[in-house]
Amino acid sequence: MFPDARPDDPTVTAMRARELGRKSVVVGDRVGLVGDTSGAPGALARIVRIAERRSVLRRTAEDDATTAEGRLERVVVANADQLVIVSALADPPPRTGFIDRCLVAAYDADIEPLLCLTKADLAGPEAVLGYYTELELPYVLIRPDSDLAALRALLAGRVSVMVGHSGVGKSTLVNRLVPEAGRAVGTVSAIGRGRHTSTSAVALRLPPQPDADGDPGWIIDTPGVRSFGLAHVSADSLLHGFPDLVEGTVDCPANCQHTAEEADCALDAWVAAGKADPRRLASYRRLLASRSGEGDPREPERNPGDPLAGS
Ligand SMILES: Nc1nc2c(ncn2[C@@H]2O[C@H](COP(=O)(O)OP(=O)(O)O)[C@@H](O)[C@H]2O)c(=O)[nH]1
Ligand SMILES: [Mg+2]
Repeated sequence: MFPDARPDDPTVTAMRARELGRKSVVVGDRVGLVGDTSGAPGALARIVRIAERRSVLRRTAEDDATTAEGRLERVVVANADQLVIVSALADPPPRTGFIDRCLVAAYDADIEPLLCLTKADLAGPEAVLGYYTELELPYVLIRPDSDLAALRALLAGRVSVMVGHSGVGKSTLVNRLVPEAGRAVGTVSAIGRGRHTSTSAVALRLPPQPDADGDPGWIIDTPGVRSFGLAHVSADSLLHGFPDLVEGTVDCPANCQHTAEEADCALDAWVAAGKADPRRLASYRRLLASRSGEGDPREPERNPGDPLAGS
């Protein structure tokens, strides 16, 4: 399923071979196959090898943080190049805490972020973009009637993973990008919220465009992925999601944890001097706190200042 795959390559059905042991195969994995790889009806190949992963995105089962198993982080997608963070500008309102968490996951996994702001017909992007002015964060605006050429250009030649809250318009967008995908579009349902929601990700090949040469790329939809686990990410790595704050830590004492409790953390002075937006520091500290199990587990992704915050 990769850029070197040609559009007319067959789709092969394969099962895990026993010699893989407990290793799981995830969407995006490059695998070694044996057996019938013809793609003919009824043909079944076996996956005997998983290639080393260039990048790995993990999710946390946040809906069950009380058990060890629930806190397990699972790899959901391997070898992605780009993380498309889908956020509606209204209905539901954007949550910069969620976007920040995705940015940390992207930088940690060495995947490039792309902010995809949907429902631009309902609200303007100024507030969200204002929050990210210090970052060179690429973004696209999507309206129901908007031309998708800019987005297609950013997806071309790469494997992109799409993530976003329920109702932000992911399925609508995937259906516009890949009309034959037939992803279910709807409002939030009980099924979409349960613990037993399917978390399987699906890779879709983008169709070739008449006016563009080369590989149009792949998009991976992650319907059940509500967020990314950051428990494995150190405080310093977490900071990479906040490049506007990095320079501010130069004057921190050794081993500074950058929390609000650190009396000598230099980030407070950095923000006070106007070098970064105080909301960004607050968001970074909320992520730090959420990793250690502090903070409000019900609203870990809503920052003060977001529309409807606190309501
Ligand atoms: N106004 C407006 N509504 C949209 C847009 N994109 C999607 N929607 C609507 O938002 C709702 C949720 O869309 P859906 O694609 O199912 O979201 P998903 O849960 O992220 O897959 C549906 O009623 C869509 O018709 C948009 O750009 N503008
Ligand atoms: Mg959907």
